Amino acid sequence: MQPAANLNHAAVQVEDDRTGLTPETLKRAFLDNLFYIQGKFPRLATQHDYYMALAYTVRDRLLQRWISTAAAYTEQGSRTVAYLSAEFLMGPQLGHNLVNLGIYDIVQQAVADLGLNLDELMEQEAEPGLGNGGLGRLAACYLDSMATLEVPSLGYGIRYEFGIFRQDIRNGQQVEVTDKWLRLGNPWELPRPEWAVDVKLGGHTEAYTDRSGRYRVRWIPYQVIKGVPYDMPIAGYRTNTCNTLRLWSAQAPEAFDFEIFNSGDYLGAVQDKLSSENLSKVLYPNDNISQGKRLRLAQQIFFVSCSLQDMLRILARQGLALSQFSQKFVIQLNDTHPAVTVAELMRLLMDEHGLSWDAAWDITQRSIAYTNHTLMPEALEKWPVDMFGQLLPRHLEIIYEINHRFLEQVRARFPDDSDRLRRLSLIDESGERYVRMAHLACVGSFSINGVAALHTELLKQDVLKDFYELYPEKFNSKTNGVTPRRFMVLSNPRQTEMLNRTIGDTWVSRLDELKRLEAKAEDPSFQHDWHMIKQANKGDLANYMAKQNGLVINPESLFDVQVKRIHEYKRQHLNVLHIITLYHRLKASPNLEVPPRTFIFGGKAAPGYHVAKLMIRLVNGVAEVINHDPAMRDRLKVVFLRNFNVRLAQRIYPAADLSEQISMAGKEASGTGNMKFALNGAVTIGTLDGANVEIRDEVGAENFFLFGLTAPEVYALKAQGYNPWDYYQGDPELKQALDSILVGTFSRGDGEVFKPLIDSLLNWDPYLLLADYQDYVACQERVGQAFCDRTHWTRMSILNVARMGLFSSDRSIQDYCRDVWRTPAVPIELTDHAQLGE
Ligand code: OAK
Repeated sequence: MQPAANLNHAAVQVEDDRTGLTPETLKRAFLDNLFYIQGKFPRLATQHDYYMALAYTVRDRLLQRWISTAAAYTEQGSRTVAYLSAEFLMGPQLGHNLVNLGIYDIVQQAVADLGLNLDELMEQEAEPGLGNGGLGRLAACYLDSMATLEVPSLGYGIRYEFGIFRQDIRNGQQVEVTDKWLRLGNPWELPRPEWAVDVKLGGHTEAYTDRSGRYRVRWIPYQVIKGVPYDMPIAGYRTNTCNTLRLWSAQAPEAFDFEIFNSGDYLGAVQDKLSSENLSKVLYPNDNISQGKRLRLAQQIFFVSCSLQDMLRILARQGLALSQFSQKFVIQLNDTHPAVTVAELMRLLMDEHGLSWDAAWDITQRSIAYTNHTLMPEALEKWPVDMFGQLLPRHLEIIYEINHRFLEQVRARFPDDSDRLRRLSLIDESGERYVRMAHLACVGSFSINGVAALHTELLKQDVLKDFYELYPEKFNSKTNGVTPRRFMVLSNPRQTEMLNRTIGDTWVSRLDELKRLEAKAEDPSFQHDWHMIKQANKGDLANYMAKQNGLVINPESLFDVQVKRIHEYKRQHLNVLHIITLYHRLKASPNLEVPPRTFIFGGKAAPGYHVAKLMIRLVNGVAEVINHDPAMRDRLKVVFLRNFNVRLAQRIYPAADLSEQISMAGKEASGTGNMKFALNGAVTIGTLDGANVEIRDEVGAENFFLFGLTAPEVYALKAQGYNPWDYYQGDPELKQALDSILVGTFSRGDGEVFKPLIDSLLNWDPYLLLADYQDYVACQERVGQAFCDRTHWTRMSILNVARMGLFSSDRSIQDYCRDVWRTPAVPIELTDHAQLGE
């Protein structure tokens, strides 16, 4: 590749090259990093080298804040949120850090001066896809908001060597490719080997009496694994705060290797090292499904134990007593993946630090809060007691003791209610015995929350009903939010510029201020500009689809988008039934007046989830037929965008007209894609599920396309005996749609391919697609009509943005701080790092 000419002449100098923000300093620093970190000069440098040089230049500018923040927290012993999550779906870091540091434009200019293109450099970054979907992305948004709100926080998780797989599509089907995101190095992390800790696994326990005659337990593990922390900086938006995401990587401990080396079993030692490192090798690619694998449980105890030991180290370092643990830290459990925290904290406090049961329990219960993220029964984690005991013998003993004391309390409150005892027990004894992780989390926490109003109500009435009756005071609702920095400022610069021009730029950290747009909703010239921005964004996505899918897409068509994990409960196949219906209608009546539509799908299916994979195949099968039918040209197009990830999400949301949020009511805990779409001016078609309910309340029923059964109606229909066959027989269009799939219209004549999918719909239909079909199709007709009235549609789009302020993750975090964490903000003053040693 030809080097950019102007790079050859730049001189390398050292001055304030690590902190300075003038274009000249940035350019010098960039070249310095290219030479001294990448070890390249422009003629040899690849685009990736330039990306790395720029990333280090930006990281240097974060470090001053990072060090000042750490120093302030240490000095002040600040109360800190420890956010424990098996997933952090961070997405690319370069652009986001540029936005939060407020240096996007200046850096863009600096690299342009050097003959480079910032967009192209950002494309070089391998995104850290350390999550599956909603839960992992929420954790990432929350880190951004905690830093922005100056809330001391540490994210704790796993540094998976392979994140979520890359999705390829071959012959219309999903193919998984491993995600080697660390292959070319990760400039956004600092290893901290000096803070490595050991984690024990397996083996057995022994009771003994200590010198003061107390009963104690010692755990003799079978295996010890070393956890090495890697720190990522988390910069707040235009604050000096830079918090930390600390991810643990598994290694074999040297001391352990030595013993085996000495015994001469070299290959055995290497084998052990490999098996230790397996622990942080790969993210389990399931969303809302628990597989119950031993390695997954090992991952959970691994990162939980590392994180708790790290907190205890920090506590000691700050000269605080164990009894002050819950003043220093509040631990938020992101679903039950880290729920073993309850037993591990007890073990550390008792077995390693000599505390009594009562003292340890008091600290544990005061320190832990639990967020539930799902109503799906198959996602509720439970571990076979045998497996649990083999891997964590000491934890199982502790859990038995917690359970014993807990059930005593229940017995005292509800005498003679053995059913209730059975339902509440931490151990499921209805067949094979299991440890119920949600129960452990509920008993060990002072706070239990759902992630949207409806979700929390359903937890109270159904999934966690017995716990609600026991501990009503623990329950609270925290509606999810998303960060406007990534999902508006970074991803939608055109809309951002227009908002800034109209209402100033303070909305970015006070999203309520979007309200001021309402005054503009009727203004024809504002509407015109708004429409042009959406068109430009759609043009960009059309170009991307042309490149990726080889399709010519009309940017004037209605972009009807459903991007999210592929799951039956999310009902992508209901969307497909509507497309097929529209296709049949257009074939039968070519003069039918409907606006041209482009149906856009994206999302990954869990590799072992066959029906979800069939759903992808169905979308692609329908796409193949419709996109090749000359009669459909300029009328319908269907696109499946491969490998939906954070980077692709950022391209899609700004270009959407219609956001599909069509899960069966009572199944989607919240949804957060729904928020990202609406904040980018898409109008929602959706059921009364998850946060859709609150979104509709905010944007107004007239600016939201509602259809479908409500959660109570869903329960009633199921209770009365739902028969999908009745709907199939009773609706000719539905019958025609399903029949056409069954006879192979969308599988090149092969009637077998989609049989399992259709059989399941006709005989069982657990997510009531057939019951909601008619209302959905009717609602889509109203969407089509509304889209034809551009003024009306644009007004809806503007009002959606104007009224979405509630769904900033800043608001969610403020709610957690006020009701759960009680963590005051700690503003950071930048310190000269040379002085910090004193
Ligand atoms: C994944 C694995 C186990 C349990 C839950 C999940 C998960 O991703 N849940 C999702 O969490 C999001 C954030 O709270 C919600 O918006 C989604 O509705 C929910 O499915």
